Amino acid sequence: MGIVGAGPAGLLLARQLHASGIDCVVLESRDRSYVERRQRAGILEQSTVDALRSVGAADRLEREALPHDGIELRFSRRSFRLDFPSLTGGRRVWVYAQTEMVKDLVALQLKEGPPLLFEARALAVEGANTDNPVIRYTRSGREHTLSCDWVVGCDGYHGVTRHGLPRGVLRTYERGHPYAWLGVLAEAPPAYEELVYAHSERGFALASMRSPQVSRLYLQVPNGTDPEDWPDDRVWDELDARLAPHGGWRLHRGPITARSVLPMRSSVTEPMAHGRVFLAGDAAHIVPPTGAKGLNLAAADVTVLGRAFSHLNVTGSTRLLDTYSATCLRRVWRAEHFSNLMTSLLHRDPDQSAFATRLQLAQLERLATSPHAAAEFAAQYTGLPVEAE
Ligand code: RFL
Ligand code: PHB
Repeated sequence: MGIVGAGPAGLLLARQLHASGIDCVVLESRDRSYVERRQRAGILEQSTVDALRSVGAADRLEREALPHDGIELRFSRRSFRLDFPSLTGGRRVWVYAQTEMVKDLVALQLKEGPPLLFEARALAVEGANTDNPVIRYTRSGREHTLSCDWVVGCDGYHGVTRHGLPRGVLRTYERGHPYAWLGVLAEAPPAYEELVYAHSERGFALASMRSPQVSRLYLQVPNGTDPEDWPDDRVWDELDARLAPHGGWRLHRGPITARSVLPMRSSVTEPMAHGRVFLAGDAAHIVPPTGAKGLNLAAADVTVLGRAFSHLNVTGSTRLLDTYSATCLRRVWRAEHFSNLMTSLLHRDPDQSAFATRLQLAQLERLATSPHAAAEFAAQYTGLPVEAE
């Protein structure tokens, strides 16, 4: 098996295949330190934690991850908390940075195998309709060919695997968003115990964390914003203005150690497989980060795929591989729906009408006062078990 990409999807799949006794090679275009430092997701659903446990990659997570039993939503002059365990029959989420999950998986992979090649850039995946698809890749300035029984493209939104599939086979459904996020990492203890999502007249803000000493914070900004236009004081002032518009409560400030602007996109490619080539994670779908779903969807895809390959290995049947795409797409579209809903509920369009704002506030009010509305939101935020499919 050839896996293109050593992000969360490719690394987790490699561990799952290894546990099932299936040989694979992982090709990653970047070097190890780049892959381990890329600042991204921070919230793991129960099923993602379970997937990491099942491949023995959760030792550090058990010690260091912060379990969260709720989130806070702020709007107008109100603030309310959604309590996940009581709303969902016991579910919760964990704060554990994607960087840490990737470090844990890379360390295991390099220790136990199968091979993980850094600085190996796939140029193309060819022969999806044949019994032996090939990955053409470059490493150390030379071109190589890896002949496989199966190829899985875990190479993210800008990867090459998807583009190698025959024309007309795939359809991509896509939508942009008229704003972006400025994300910062700060050496400052969070002034809050749980994540705070804020709807404000100045735009959306999110206060998250990486550890009891490190805050992760986001601000809605216009598309095309230059992060250099946001010096530390401006970031802190704007966060305070959006998260605590009536004063009283203030964030703890500290040095900002990283800042970047993240464009937002929603995209789904169907089907997620063709012939002997499969797509998983961001290679097949992107969600806006508001619902914290991207990494969890990637983990769910490869859990379904890992089981399907294990089934093939044990029984010789491709039955679960044949249904991989349809199984995953049900979850993917639910997550797209929730991520878009949460995004449009909390952000401010550049030309938003007063009417649209009133609709947002009515929906937030409903979440704050209706146990049914809150339970549906909490069920989607905490995620459904992969077994449900
Ligand atoms: P990745 O992580 O993009 O990994 C793809 C890997 O493929 C490599 N690659 C290639 N390798 C070889 N040859 C080629 N030609 C290649 N082309 C690419 C790349 O170098 C890379 O290593 O995709 P994967 O594994 O599918 O994982 C997806 C997640 O990374 C992504 O969905 C999440 O980060 C999204 N996301 C969040 N998801 C959550 O579940 N919870 C969150 O709280 C959350 N917060 C976020 C996020 C994404 C964010 N950004 C940066 C958009 C917060 C942010 C700010
Ligand atoms: C994060 O901590 O990076 C994070 C948390 C929640 C989100 C998005 C990102 O909805």
